[in-house]
Amino acid sequence: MDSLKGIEEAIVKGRMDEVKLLTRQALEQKIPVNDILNTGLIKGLETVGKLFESQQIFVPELLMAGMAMKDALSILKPIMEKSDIPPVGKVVIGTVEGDVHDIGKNIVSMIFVGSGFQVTDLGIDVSAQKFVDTVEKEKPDVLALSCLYTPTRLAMNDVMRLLKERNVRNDVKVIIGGAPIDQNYANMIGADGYAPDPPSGVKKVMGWLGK
Ligand code: B12
Repeated sequence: MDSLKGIEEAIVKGRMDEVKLLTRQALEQKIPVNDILNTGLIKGLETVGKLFESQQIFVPELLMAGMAMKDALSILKPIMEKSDIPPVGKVVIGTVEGDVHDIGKNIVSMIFVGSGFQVTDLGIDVSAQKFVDTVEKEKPDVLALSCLYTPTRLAMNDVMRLLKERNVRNDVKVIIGGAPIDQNYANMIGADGYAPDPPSGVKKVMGWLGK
Protein backbone atom coordinates (compact mmCIF):
# COMPACT_ATOMS: atom_id res chain seq x y z
CA MET A 1 0.00 0.00 0.00
CA ASP A 2 1.60 3.24 -1.19
CA SER A 3 0.30 5.52 1.56
CA LEU A 4 1.75 3.25 4.24
CA LYS A 5 5.11 3.15 2.48
CA GLY A 6 4.93 6.97 2.37
CA ILE A 7 4.27 7.11 6.13
CA GLU A 8 7.17 4.75 6.80
CA GLU A 9 9.53 6.88 4.71
CA ALA A 10 8.36 10.13 6.26
CA ILE A 11 9.03 8.69 9.75
CA VAL A 12 12.52 7.59 8.69
CA LYS A 13 13.22 11.11 7.42
CA GLY A 14 11.69 12.66 10.55
CA ARG A 15 9.37 14.85 8.44
CA MET A 16 6.76 15.80 11.00
CA ASP A 17 4.31 17.72 8.80
CA GLU A 18 4.41 15.04 6.14
CA VAL A 19 3.80 12.25 8.68
CA LYS A 20 0.75 14.11 10.02
CA LEU A 21 -0.61 14.81 6.56
CA LEU A 22 -0.14 11.23 5.35
CA THR A 23 -1.66 9.81 8.55
CA ARG A 24 -4.76 11.97 8.09
CA GLN A 25 -4.95 10.98 4.42
CA ALA A 26 -4.65 7.29 5.30
CA LEU A 27 -7.57 7.64 7.73
CA GLU A 28 -9.60 9.37 5.03
CA GLN A 29 -8.80 6.46 2.71
CA LYS A 30 -10.27 4.20 5.45
CA ILE A 31 -7.01 2.34 5.95
CA PRO A 32 -7.40 0.51 9.29
CA VAL A 33 -5.67 2.18 12.25
CA ASN A 34 -3.77 -1.05 12.99
CA ASP A 35 -2.23 -0.99 9.51
CA ILE A 36 -1.33 2.70 9.76
CA LEU A 37 0.31 1.95 13.10
CA ASN A 38 2.10 -1.32 12.37
CA THR A 39 2.81 -1.26 8.63
CA GLY A 40 3.44 2.49 8.43
CA LEU A 41 4.58 4.19 11.62
CA ILE A 42 6.18 1.37 13.65
CA LYS A 43 7.85 -0.06 10.54
CA GLY A 44 9.40 3.39 10.05
CA LEU A 45 10.75 3.39 13.59
CA GLU A 46 12.19 -0.10 13.12
CA THR A 47 14.12 1.17 10.10
CA VAL A 48 15.26 4.18 12.12
CA GLY A 49 16.50 1.78 14.85
CA LYS A 50 18.53 -0.19 12.29
CA LEU A 51 20.04 2.96 10.76
CA PHE A 52 20.97 4.17 14.25
CA GLU A 53 22.56 0.84 15.14
CA SER A 54 24.68 0.89 11.99
CA GLN A 55 25.62 4.52 12.72
CA GLN A 56 24.07 5.86 9.54
CA ILE A 57 22.00 8.26 11.64
CA PHE A 58 22.53 9.69 15.14
CA VAL A 59 20.56 10.90 18.18
CA PRO A 60 19.13 14.06 16.54
CA GLU A 61 17.55 11.97 13.74
CA LEU A 62 16.29 9.48 16.33
CA LEU A 63 14.67 12.36 18.15
CA MET A 64 13.05 13.76 14.99
CA ALA A 65 11.61 10.35 14.10
CA GLY A 66 10.29 9.99 17.66
CA MET A 67 8.66 13.42 17.50
CA ALA A 68 7.06 12.67 14.13
CA MET A 69 5.70 9.41 15.57
CA LYS A 70 4.20 11.26 18.53
CA ASP A 71 2.44 13.73 16.23
CA ALA A 72 0.92 10.86 14.28
CA LEU A 73 -0.15 9.09 17.48
CA SER A 74 -1.96 12.23 18.65
CA ILE A 75 -4.08 11.94 15.49
CA LEU A 76 -4.78 8.23 16.06
CA LYS A 77 -5.32 8.52 19.83
CA PRO A 78 -9.02 9.48 19.82
CA ILE A 79 -9.79 6.57 17.50
CA MET A 80 -7.73 4.05 19.46
CA GLU A 81 -9.22 5.15 22.76
CA LYS A 82 -12.82 5.08 21.60
CA SER A 83 -14.62 2.46 23.62
CA ASP A 84 -18.19 1.74 24.51
CA ILE A 85 -17.25 -1.07 26.87
CA PRO A 86 -18.04 -0.47 30.57
CA PRO A 87 -14.87 -0.13 32.74
CA VAL A 88 -13.22 -3.53 33.10
CA GLY A 89 -10.37 -2.67 35.45
CA LYS A 90 -7.74 -0.19 36.47
CA VAL A 91 -4.17 -0.04 35.15
CA VAL A 92 -1.22 2.07 36.26
CA ILE A 93 1.47 2.29 33.59
CA GLY A 94 4.85 3.94 33.18
CA THR A 95 8.33 3.67 31.69
CA VAL A 96 10.83 2.66 34.37
CA GLU A 97 13.52 4.83 35.91
CA GLY A 98 16.41 5.79 33.63
CA ASP A 99 14.42 5.23 30.45
CA VAL A 100 12.85 8.01 28.38
CA HIS A 101 11.28 5.92 25.59
CA ASP A 102 7.52 6.28 25.74
CA ILE A 103 6.10 5.71 22.27
CA GLY A 104 5.47 1.99 22.86
CA LYS A 105 4.18 2.64 26.36
CA ASN A 106 1.76 5.27 25.01
CA ILE A 107 0.42 2.80 22.45
CA VAL A 108 -0.06 0.18 25.17
CA SER A 109 -1.89 2.78 27.24
CA MET A 110 -4.19 3.78 24.34
CA ILE A 111 -5.06 0.18 23.56
CA PHE A 112 -5.86 -0.55 27.22
CA VAL A 113 -8.11 2.54 27.30
CA GLY A 114 -9.73 1.41 24.04
CA SER A 115 -10.35 -2.00 25.63
CA GLY A 116 -12.28 -0.44 28.50
CA PHE A 117 -9.59 -0.01 31.16
CA GLN A 118 -9.15 3.09 33.27
CA VAL A 119 -5.46 3.97 32.86
CA THR A 120 -3.21 6.17 34.97
CA ASP A 121 -0.09 6.96 32.97
CA LEU A 122 2.84 8.03 35.15
CA GLY A 123 5.02 8.95 32.15
CA ILE A 124 8.72 8.24 31.68
CA ASP A 125 11.70 7.76 34.01
CA VAL A 126 9.38 6.73 36.84
CA SER A 127 11.05 5.70 40.10
CA ALA A 128 10.14 2.50 41.93
CA GLN A 129 8.93 4.66 44.78
CA LYS A 130 6.51 6.56 42.56
CA PHE A 131 5.12 3.31 41.10
CA VAL A 132 4.59 1.79 44.54
CA ASP A 133 3.17 5.02 46.04
CA THR A 134 0.64 5.05 43.20
CA VAL A 135 -0.24 1.39 43.70
CA GLU A 136 -0.91 2.12 47.39
CA LYS A 137 -2.97 5.20 46.60
CA GLU A 138 -4.93 4.12 43.52
CA LYS A 139 -5.19 0.37 44.18
CA PRO A 140 -5.08 -0.63 40.48
CA ASP A 141 -5.76 -4.19 39.33
CA VAL A 142 -2.64 -4.11 37.19
CA LEU A 143 0.73 -2.39 37.15
CA ALA A 144 2.25 -2.22 33.64
CA LEU A 145 5.96 -1.48 33.29
CA SER A 146 7.71 -0.57 30.05
CA CYS A 147 11.37 -0.26 29.08
CA LEU A 148 13.30 -0.03 25.81
CA TYR A 149 16.84 0.69 26.87
CA THR A 150 18.34 -2.62 28.05
CA PRO A 151 20.25 -1.29 31.11
CA THR A 152 16.99 0.03 32.56
CA ARG A 153 15.52 -3.46 32.78
CA LEU A 154 17.07 -3.65 36.24
CA ALA A 155 14.75 -0.86 37.37
CA MET A 156 11.82 -3.27 36.86
CA ASN A 157 13.35 -5.52 39.49
CA ASP A 158 13.58 -2.53 41.87
CA VAL A 159 9.82 -2.02 41.47
CA MET A 160 9.16 -5.70 42.25
CA ARG A 161 11.41 -5.53 45.32
CA LEU A 162 9.73 -2.40 46.66
CA LEU A 163 6.24 -3.83 46.09
CA LYS A 164 7.26 -6.74 48.36
CA GLU A 165 8.97 -4.53 50.95
CA ARG A 166 5.84 -2.41 51.24
CA ASN A 167 3.59 -5.49 51.45
CA VAL A 168 1.50 -4.67 48.37
CA ARG A 169 2.90 -7.28 45.98
CA ASN A 170 -0.16 -9.50 46.32
CA ASP A 171 -2.57 -6.60 45.81
CA VAL A 172 -1.64 -6.01 42.16
CA LYS A 173 -0.78 -8.03 39.05
CA VAL A 174 2.37 -6.91 37.26
CA ILE A 175 2.81 -7.08 33.49
CA ILE A 176 6.06 -6.02 31.85
CA GLY A 177 6.98 -5.29 28.24
CA GLY A 178 9.30 -3.54 25.83
CA ALA A 179 11.89 -4.68 23.31
CA PRO A 180 14.54 -6.00 25.76
CA ILE A 181 11.96 -7.90 27.83
CA ASP A 182 10.85 -11.51 27.54
CA GLN A 183 9.02 -14.12 29.58
CA ASN A 184 12.29 -15.34 31.11
CA TYR A 185 12.98 -11.90 32.50
CA ALA A 186 9.44 -11.70 33.88
CA ASN A 187 9.97 -15.06 35.60
CA MET A 188 13.35 -13.96 36.91
CA ILE A 189 12.04 -10.85 38.64
CA GLY A 190 8.74 -12.42 39.70
CA ALA A 191 6.39 -10.35 37.52
CA ASP A 192 3.06 -12.02 36.78
CA GLY A 193 3.65 -11.90 33.06
CA TYR A 194 5.14 -10.45 29.91
CA ALA A 195 3.49 -9.55 26.64
CA PRO A 196 5.24 -8.65 23.37
CA ASP A 197 2.53 -6.27 22.15
CA PRO A 198 -0.53 -4.40 23.43
CA PRO A 199 -3.24 -6.79 22.18
CA SER A 200 -1.61 -9.80 23.81
CA GLY A 201 -1.08 -7.68 26.94
CA VAL A 202 -4.79 -6.85 27.07
CA LYS A 203 -5.65 -10.53 26.53
CA LYS A 204 -3.36 -11.63 29.35
CA VAL A 205 -4.73 -9.02 31.75
CA MET A 206 -8.35 -9.85 30.83
CA GLY A 207 -7.53 -13.48 31.68
CA TRP A 208 -6.10 -12.48 35.08
CA LEU A 209 -9.24 -10.49 35.84
CA GLY A 210 -11.49 -13.32 34.68
CA LYS A 211 -13.04 -11.21 31.89
C1 B12 B 1 12.55 6.76 18.94
C2 B12 B 1 13.75 6.21 19.70
C3 B12 B 1 14.33 7.06 20.65
C4 B12 B 1 13.73 8.42 21.05
C5 B12 B 1 12.57 8.13 22.00
C6 B12 B 1 11.43 9.08 21.81
C7 B12 B 1 10.27 8.70 22.67
N1 B12 B 1 9.53 9.70 23.06
O1 B12 B 1 10.03 7.54 23.00
C8 B12 B 1 14.95 9.11 21.75
C9 B12 B 1 15.71 9.96 20.75
C10 B12 B 1 14.63 9.97 22.96
C11 B12 B 1 15.83 7.90 22.10
C12 B12 B 1 16.84 7.96 23.03
C13 B12 B 1 17.74 6.93 23.25
N2 B12 B 1 17.78 5.75 22.60
CO1 B12 B 1 16.34 5.10 21.47
N3 B12 B 1 15.28 4.42 20.07
C14 B12 B 1 14.24 4.90 19.47
C15 B12 B 1 13.74 3.88 18.42
C16 B12 B 1 14.19 4.33 17.03
C17 B12 B 1 12.25 3.63 18.37
C18 B12 B 1 11.60 3.22 19.69
C19 B12 B 1 10.13 3.09 19.50
O2 B12 B 1 9.37 3.98 19.85
N4 B12 B 1 9.69 1.99 18.84
C20 B12 B 1 8.28 1.78 18.43
C21 B12 B 1 7.45 1.30 19.58
C22 B12 B 1 5.99 1.19 19.16
O3 B12 B 1 7.92 0.00 19.91
P1 B12 B 1 8.27 -0.43 21.40
O4 B12 B 1 8.71 0.72 22.19
O5 B12 B 1 9.13 -1.65 21.34
O6 B12 B 1 6.85 -0.84 22.02
C23 B12 B 1 6.10 -1.94 21.59
C24 B12 B 1 6.40 -3.25 22.32
O7 B12 B 1 7.72 -3.34 22.79
C25 B12 B 1 5.37 -3.32 23.39
N5 B12 B 1 5.61 -2.70 24.69
C26 B12 B 1 6.38 -1.67 25.06
N6 B12 B 1 6.24 -1.42 26.37
C27 B12 B 1 5.36 -2.29 26.85
C28 B12 B 1 4.84 -2.48 28.12
C29 B12 B 1 3.90 -3.48 28.34
C30 B12 B 1 3.35 -3.67 29.71
C31 B12 B 1 3.50 -4.31 27.26
C32 B12 B 1 2.51 -5.38 27.48
C33 B12 B 1 4.02 -4.14 25.99
C34 B12 B 1 4.94 -3.14 25.80
O8 B12 B 1 4.25 -2.69 22.80
C35 B12 B 1 4.67 -1.60 21.99
C36 B12 B 1 3.74 -1.43 20.83
O9 B12 B 1 3.76 -2.52 19.97
C37 B12 B 1 14.46 2.57 18.90
C38 B12 B 1 14.72 1.53 17.82
C39 B12 B 1 13.69 0.42 17.80
N7 B12 B 1 13.76 -0.38 16.82
O10 B12 B 1 12.88 0.25 18.69
C40 B12 B 1 15.71 3.14 19.56
C41 B12 B 1 16.42 2.35 20.67
C42 B12 B 1 15.40 1.74 21.62
N8 B12 B 1 17.18 3.40 21.36
C43 B12 B 1 18.36 3.03 21.72
C44 B12 B 1 19.32 3.85 22.39
C45 B12 B 1 20.70 3.25 22.58
C46 B12 B 1 18.99 5.13 22.85
C47 B12 B 1 19.89 6.10 23.63
C48 B12 B 1 20.81 5.46 24.69
C49 B12 B 1 20.71 6.89 22.58
C50 B12 B 1 21.75 7.84 23.15
N9 B12 B 1 23.00 7.52 22.87
O11 B12 B 1 21.43 8.78 23.81
C51 B12 B 1 18.84 7.03 24.26
C52 B12 B 1 18.34 6.45 25.60
C53 B12 B 1 17.88 7.45 26.53
C54 B12 B 1 17.29 6.79 27.78
N10 B12 B 1 17.96 6.91 28.89
O12 B12 B 1 16.22 6.20 27.72
C55 B12 B 1 18.61 1.57 21.36
C56 B12 B 1 18.49 0.68 22.60
C57 B12 B 1 19.53 -0.44 22.58
C58 B12 B 1 19.38 -1.32 23.77
N11 B12 B 1 19.18 -2.57 23.50
O13 B12 B 1 19.41 -0.89 24.88
C59 B12 B 1 17.54 1.32 20.24
C60 B12 B 1 17.04 -0.14 20.15
C61 B12 B 1 18.20 1.76 18.90
C62 B12 B 1 19.30 0.82 18.46
N12 B12 B 1 19.00 -0.12 17.59
O14 B12 B 1 20.42 0.93 18.90
N13 B12 B 1 15.47 6.80 21.39
